[in-house]
Amino acid sequence: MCRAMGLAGLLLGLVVVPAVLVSTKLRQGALQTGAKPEPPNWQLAADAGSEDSLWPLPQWVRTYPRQLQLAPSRFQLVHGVGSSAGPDCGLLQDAFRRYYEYMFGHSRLRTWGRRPLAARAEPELFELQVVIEAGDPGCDRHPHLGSNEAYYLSVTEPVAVLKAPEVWGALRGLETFSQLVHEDDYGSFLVNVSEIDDFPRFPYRGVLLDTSRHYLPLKSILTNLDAMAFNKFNVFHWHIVDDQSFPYQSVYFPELSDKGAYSSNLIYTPADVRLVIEYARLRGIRVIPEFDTPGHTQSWGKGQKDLLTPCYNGGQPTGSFGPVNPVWNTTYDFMTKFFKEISSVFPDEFIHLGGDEVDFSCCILDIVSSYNKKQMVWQEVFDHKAQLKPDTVVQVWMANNYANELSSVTGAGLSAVLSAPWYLDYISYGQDWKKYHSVEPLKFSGSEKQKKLVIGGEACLWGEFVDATNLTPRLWPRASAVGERLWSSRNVTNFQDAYKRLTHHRCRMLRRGIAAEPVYVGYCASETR
Ligand code: CP6
Repeated sequence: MCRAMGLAGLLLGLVVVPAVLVSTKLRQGALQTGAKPEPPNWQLAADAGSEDSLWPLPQWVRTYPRQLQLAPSRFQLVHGVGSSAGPDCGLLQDAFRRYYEYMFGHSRLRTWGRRPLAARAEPELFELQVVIEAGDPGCDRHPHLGSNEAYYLSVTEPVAVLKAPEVWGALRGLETFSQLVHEDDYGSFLVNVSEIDDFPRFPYRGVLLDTSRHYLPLKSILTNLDAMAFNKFNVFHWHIVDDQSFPYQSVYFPELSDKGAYSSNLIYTPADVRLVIEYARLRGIRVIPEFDTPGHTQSWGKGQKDLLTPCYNGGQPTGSFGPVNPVWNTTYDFMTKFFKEISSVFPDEFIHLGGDEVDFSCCILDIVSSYNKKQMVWQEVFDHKAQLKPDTVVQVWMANNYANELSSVTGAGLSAVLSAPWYLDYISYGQDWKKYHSVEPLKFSGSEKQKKLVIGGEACLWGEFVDATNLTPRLWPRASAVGERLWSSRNVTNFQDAYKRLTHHRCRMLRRGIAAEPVYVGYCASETR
């Protein structure tokens, strides 16, 4: 046994009472009475109620004091009566397996310490029945901007019910249900009787990872996708190539990574890319690749001659190169073929074309629309007044006056994704999650119609100072603050409440294998020596 706060309770259990006699009341009394003063607000009781650790906070929650017990050997996640999904829905079957593990898996090692279930006074919860209400559950489809992620969860005796129009909502609801289940100091699994109605505030909730400045092993990417699902993020913006390296292995142009990757090992093969896309899909996460052009393309030039603009000095080429050269026909031939490949490799309806930090008045933009893809671009493309298709999404990243930029972009009738206040590669001393949490994306001047064009936001973790060694703790739980801002209601702004929930949530991420850094001083109940 290993819970520090639970030590008193453990001793009590061993010394004073045979387990059979322990009533809920005695347990609580044993933990709560005594001369101990109220803990300061950073010190949390080990025994969290169901609602104390929800993250992001659902739109509507009601929890009751009554607790139900779950027996890992009996409890089941099942398809409910009337669901359009059944055992042939691989996506849900996989999610059932995953969430069973998250709820009970870690405890298998310590089952020797578990009291027999019969010893408890609490009634038992036997099942979570999952009901997909749409005619076609869409188990084999990919999530998209218009996916419905709403769900309704009712936890009552003897079964809980999770209803969702689409599988995407079921995934979010499974996450929430798993967050409601907690283990008490005696190793029993409990859930409060509760009712939750939930849906995201914004449909686009992204995380950017940069695999060019440093290569990120597949494992790091997959772990990050897990963490994203724990925080109800739904877009992985894969900034896959940049000036420094070109790890994407192209089928049509293998020289790009042969010459442009850091090494022949440090690449993403077509199989790797498929794996990332499928792993993300199973968690309701879209993968939007960014092939940043025409700037940030130094690494492209190594494997593709006559693509970049040569620099001249006194009439002589200097050997340096500028951005992609828009003048040559070969550029268009190459780009057309390259983006044709990208359009078929990545199933999402969007491709991110970059366009940051260079004048983008020339237009390779039309290339992707001819492959039935919509485009995302960084704000400069809009700022430089490039002709943009009305379904273009503009990503606002410049910190100065981003509210103004949101006004202009949406004023022009374009959709916007906000990143400016959420550059998580910037680090500082202290609890900067509060800064990320307190951002209000719709605080800019504009009509209701304009506000609706802000489809969400994105936490960016640029890779200059990040590789597999520090990615996870740098991103989590700081990105969790962004996740809550984008999912939960606008009025979820109480720091004290958020602090308590985030601290529990961070401990839960640790239990689930995410090396999330501490929110502040303290410890996790599951910590061992
Ligand atoms: N790389 C690329 C970057 C950045 C951008 N694009 C960046 C610029 C300024 C800051 C952080 C990151 N590293 N390709 C801008 C979108 Cl402060």
